Amino acid sequence: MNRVIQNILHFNSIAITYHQSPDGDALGSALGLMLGLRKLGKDAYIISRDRVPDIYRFLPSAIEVSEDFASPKENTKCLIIVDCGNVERISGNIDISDSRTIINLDHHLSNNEYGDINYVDTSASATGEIIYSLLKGLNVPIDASIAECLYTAIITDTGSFKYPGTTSNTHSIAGDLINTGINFPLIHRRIFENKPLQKLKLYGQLLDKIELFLNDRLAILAINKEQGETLGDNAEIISLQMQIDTIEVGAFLKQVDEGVKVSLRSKEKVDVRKIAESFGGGGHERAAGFLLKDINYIEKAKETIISILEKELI
Ligand SMILES: [Mn+2]
Repeated sequence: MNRVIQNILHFNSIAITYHQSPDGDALGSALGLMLGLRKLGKDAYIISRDRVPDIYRFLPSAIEVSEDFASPKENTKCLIIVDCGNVERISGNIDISDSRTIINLDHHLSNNEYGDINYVDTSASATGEIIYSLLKGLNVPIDASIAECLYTAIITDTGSFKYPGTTSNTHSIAGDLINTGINFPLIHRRIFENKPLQKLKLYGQLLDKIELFLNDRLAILAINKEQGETLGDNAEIISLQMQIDTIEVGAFLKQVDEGVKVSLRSKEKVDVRKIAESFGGGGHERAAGFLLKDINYIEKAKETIISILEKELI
């Protein structure tokens, strides 16, 4: 952390980016860091090939993020990548072999330390926690705008403090953030109770396709490419699937051009990160993902998932 701090103090112009399809942790961490660095007089800004999803547009300065601004400025010699475990997933246009100093701040176990400086704390429930500690280390006063960003980061990645990665430190940081006067019930509503009726109806249609296997211990929801495009972010439908009483593992399968994308969640026993890693993916013990390359037939993908989990669940 000290090296991160020394480097940030050294550079004046700093570009920040995150993983593709940024979620609340990626955006909240990046925007919170950007606002904090500006308090130190830095020229800090975000580069992104992705647009900000509608539900995160309320975040302070989110309006500055544009997919038309995806590359660092010529005079920027320091890049900070938050919440992103590998180079292939970086949203900004970055050449990691150029002479710029790359700082990688993350909490994914599968982070492959591609930066010049890597700060990966897998005990952090969200990258937002790491940004909080970093800003504290930089003596940046955390105001309500920064707090809104970091609070959003934390509640996104902890499912509002309920996932097992949540620690007493998570709660203590959230307490500090609330003390800045943020309207946290409103943040929860904006993120979790902010859907058009059509979206809920689509969830209904898709949930109807869930199938149970392996003595009802495995749920699989498989959707085709078109349904995947209509759905967009899949985090919520996955968490709905996990509400089924009998299951230990939930698998969400989505057809894409390159094959079938698999998201796995488990409740308490199965280490889904191990499974994901054996297919070249990654994530956490209870939530991980990977791509089944060259499998375009969704039934075939289902069979593969069932046969992998057979050993774990029976
Ligand atoms: Mn995260």
